[in-house]
Formats: sequence, C-alpha cells, structure tokens
Amino acid sequence: MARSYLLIVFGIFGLLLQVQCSQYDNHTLIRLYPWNLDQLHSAAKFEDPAGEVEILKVSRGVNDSLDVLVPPNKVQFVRDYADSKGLHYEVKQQNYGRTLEDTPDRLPRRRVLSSFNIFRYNSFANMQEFIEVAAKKNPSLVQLQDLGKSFQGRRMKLVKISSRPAAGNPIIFIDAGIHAREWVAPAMALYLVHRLTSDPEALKAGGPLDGVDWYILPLVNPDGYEFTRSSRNNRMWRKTRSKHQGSQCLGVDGNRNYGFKWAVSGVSNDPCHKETFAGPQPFSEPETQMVRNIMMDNSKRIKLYVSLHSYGQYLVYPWGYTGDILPQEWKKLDDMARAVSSAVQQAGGSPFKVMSAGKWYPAAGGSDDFAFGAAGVPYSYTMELTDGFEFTFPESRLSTVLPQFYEGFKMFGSRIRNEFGRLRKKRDVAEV
Ligand code: 0X9
Ligand code: ZN
Repeated sequence: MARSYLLIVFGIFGLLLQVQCSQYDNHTLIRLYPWNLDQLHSAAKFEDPAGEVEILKVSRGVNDSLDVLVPPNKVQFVRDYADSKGLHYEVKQQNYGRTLEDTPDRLPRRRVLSSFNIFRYNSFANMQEFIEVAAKKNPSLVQLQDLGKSFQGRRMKLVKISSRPAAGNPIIFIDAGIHAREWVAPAMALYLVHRLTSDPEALKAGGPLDGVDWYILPLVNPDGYEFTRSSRNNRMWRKTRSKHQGSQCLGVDGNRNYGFKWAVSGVSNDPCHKETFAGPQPFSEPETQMVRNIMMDNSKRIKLYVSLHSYGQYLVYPWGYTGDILPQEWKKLDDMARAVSSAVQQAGGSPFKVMSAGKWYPAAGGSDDFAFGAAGVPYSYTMELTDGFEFTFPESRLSTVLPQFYEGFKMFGSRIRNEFGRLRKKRDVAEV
C-alpha cells in the first residue's frame, strides 16, 4: 500500500518535472567568431548533416558571431568543427531551455485598455483588440482592412493610418512577425500603430503623418506566434502552421515562400526541416498571399516596405537571393538605411549593420526581394531588431528600445516625404 502510494507521488512529481522541461533543456548556445575571411567562409559553410544543430544567426563578417543551438550529443561535433577551422568560440548557455520563459496568460479581457500594455509581448487576440479600439477611437485617421483568415482561421487586418486618405499620399508598408519566434518584431509594429495614432506630434507639419500614409500589418504569422506562446517547448518555432499534402510535418518558412527567384538559394526542400522549408510552391501560404496582395494592390503608391524581424540589429536591402550582384539603385537604399541607423543611434540605440541581404547570406523567396523586384517598391528592407538576447529579448527592455527604433521610423517617414511627397506636390502644382 505504502509502496504504491510512493509510486503515485513520484509518478506525479515526474510528470510535473516533464511538463516544466523544454525540449531545449540541456541544449548549449555556442557562438563562433570568424576572425578572418577564411574563417568567415568556414563559418558560412557550417552545417549539421543530421539537422540537429539549429543555426540561430549567421555571421555577417569578421568578428560577428555565428550562433548555434546544440543538443548534448552534438556539442563535441561543433567544438571539433570550430577547432578544425581555427574558429574561436564561446559557450553561452549550458541549459538554453531554462532561459525560455513561460508566457503569462494574457488572454483578452472585457476591456482591453484596462489591462493592455504596449510594452509587453501581447497575445494575438489582445493585439487585434488594440487595433480595433484604435480604429474606433480615431475613425478619421485609422481604417482597418479585412485580409481574410490565416491557415488556422485567425482573422487578419491591415491597419491603414492616414491624415488625408483621399490624397493619394505615398505609402510606407510595414509588416512583422512572419517568423513566429521573433516576438520583438510584432511588438514594434504595434508600437508604431500606438505612436502614430496617439502621439499629437505625429500629425504636425513635418511629422510622420504629414503627406505620408502608413499601412501596418502587425503580425503576419499569428498561428506560429500563438504556437510559440503555448509552451516553452514550442518557443523556438519559426514557420507557419500549415499542413501540406504528402507530409506529416507542419509549416513553411514564410520568408522563403515569396514568388520572386523562389527557392534558388538558401532554402530547404524538406518539409520537415525546422527552419527554411520554402513550401510546396511559391505563395503556398495564405499569410504570404495576403502580404503579396497588399503590395500588388498598392504597388504604385508604396514607396517603402519594411519587414520587421529579429535578431542581430541588421538593416538589409535587396538582393537577398544572391550576394553576387547588387541592384543598380543600391546606393540610395544604403544611404537611407544609414540615415535610419544614425537616427536610432542618436536616440541612444545601437546602430544597424547595413548591407545587402545576400551579402549577409543568400536566401531566396524573401518578402523584401518580392517587394523590390516584383512589386516595384523603390525602397525595401528587412530590419532585424535587437542584439545580444537571441530570440528571447527581455520584455522589461521593450520600453527602452521601441521608442529608440521609432526615431528610425520617423527618419524613414521624412525621407519618403522629401523624395516622393514633394515631387507629387510639385507635379500637382505644375498641373494646376
Ligand atoms: O533569413 C531570413 O529570413 C531573415 N533573417 S532571420 O534571422 N529573421 O530569419 C533575413 C532575410 C533577408 N532577406 C532575404 N534574404 N531576402
Ligand atoms: Zn526572421
């Protein structure tokens, strides 16, 4: 009797332990530092044929780290690789799983504004409620466009913010969160909605809403995002949650799914690949179709597209599918990115590493290349927010960094107004 009682107690205890463990418990975060070009090439070629080592971030150049997440049986493999190539490395976390926090339940309450905090990692439902309230409170400034449903049936809405919706202003289109685990990206997109709709400065002459319209899709991949919130075990999920014929494995890397130079580089054809499965065909995902439709429906007016991601504090422009060539207009792209980086730095933030995406690492089927190459958007970027915390940027620091990044977006706004707003006005004047 006593024995079976003990068994039950230990059984429950064991179960509890299991529930609290994440699949990344006992995983090690290793940072490899290439110190010269040879080592940089070796770092770029690093691959675990068994696919057990996850590459979190590729290094951009010498002294920028390649970050990998390593299961216990592969630590020696990574050490050996580093030693054989002369790569310096740093073991950051011996138990990465423990760094993954559980997300407190923040399901929408009756009145979102009483419990809502813009400097938190909010649930998709709370984000939706926030934008609904913003639209109701500012009907002449904010319009919501229904885009349809995500794979799992979440209703998605585009936030259109304009002080003169009939004026045909140039549009800045921002999206965020195509990669599920990159939580700081949708938090930034929502912060943009917050500032543009509640900061009186935004409406002033020379402010971000003067002559420029902002279209913001705060969370492109809500299914993946909610999955990463459901348990510590799922926190590092990146892809969508779609199911495709012929495979038991779920999801597609949305940023390999766009139909421009689709799958020519930096993708996996294996649906079970954790990271970069490009999908069975371009635009197989309802979520990437929505972004494509926004771009194509507004292609004449969108002058700037920014896709928010994390991490590493990079601001990169086309081409992403190759590092061998740059677009003719690369200097203008580079110049605007550097101005934005300086504005963030002046606000106390870290500067961005600015370059073409393909020079960082070639990967095809990204939204930035599609915007630039297929939709004809003259300025197109992927912005990787924050550095030093991988995908788990602490919530407590959002109130510091989001306002710093906002200064960068103000710079984007004034650059777009200066280049396209004025031209339009001059032409209007000439036409009168
Ligand atoms: O690999 C990506 O999709 C982006 N980096 S992330 O760590 N957030 O996954 C970079 C995309 C850059 N653009 C293209 N390669 N087109
Ligand atoms: Zn990303």
